[in-house]
Amino acid sequence: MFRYLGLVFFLYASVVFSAHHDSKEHSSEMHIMNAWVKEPLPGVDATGAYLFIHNHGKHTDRLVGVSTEIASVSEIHEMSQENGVMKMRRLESGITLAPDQKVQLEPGGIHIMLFHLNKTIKAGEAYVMRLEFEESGLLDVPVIVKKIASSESQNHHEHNH
Ligand SMILES: [Cu+2]
Repeated sequence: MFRYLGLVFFLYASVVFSAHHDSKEHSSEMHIMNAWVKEPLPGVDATGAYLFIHNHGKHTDRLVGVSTEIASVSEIHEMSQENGVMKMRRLESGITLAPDQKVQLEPGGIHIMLFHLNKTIKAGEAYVMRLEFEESGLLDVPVIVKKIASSESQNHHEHNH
C-alpha cells in the first residue's frame, strides 16, 4: 500500500516537473511585464501598445509578430529623431533579444502600433495581446488600457500614420 502511494506520488511529481520543465523550454523564457495600451484619442482609429521584455533564456530569440483582439492590424514600430524630426518606421525584422537582454517598449521609442481598432477601448479595461517569438512561440499577455498626458499622446499623434 505504501509502495503504491509512493508510486502515485512519484508519477504526480514527475508530471508536475515535466510540465514545468516543458514550459521553461518555451515561452516562459520570455518575461513580459507592464503591458499596456494607450487609450486612443477621440476619433483616432490607431493607438500604441508598450511593454517590457526580458529574455531569460539561453538562446537569442526574436519578437516577430503581435496580434490583439482589439485591432485588426498590429505592427512593431520604432520612433527616432532624424534631423530634429521624430520619424516612425516599421521594424520589419522584429525585435531581437540576446540572452538576458531587456527591451523596454515605450512612447517615443520602440512600440507596437495597433491599427483599425475594432471596438472602443477605454482606460481601465484589460485585453489580451498575443506575442509571437521565433523560438519561444506564441505568448498571450494581458494588456491594460491607460490614459496618458495629452502632451505625450499628441506628440505621438502628430507623427501618426
Ligand atoms: Cu507607430
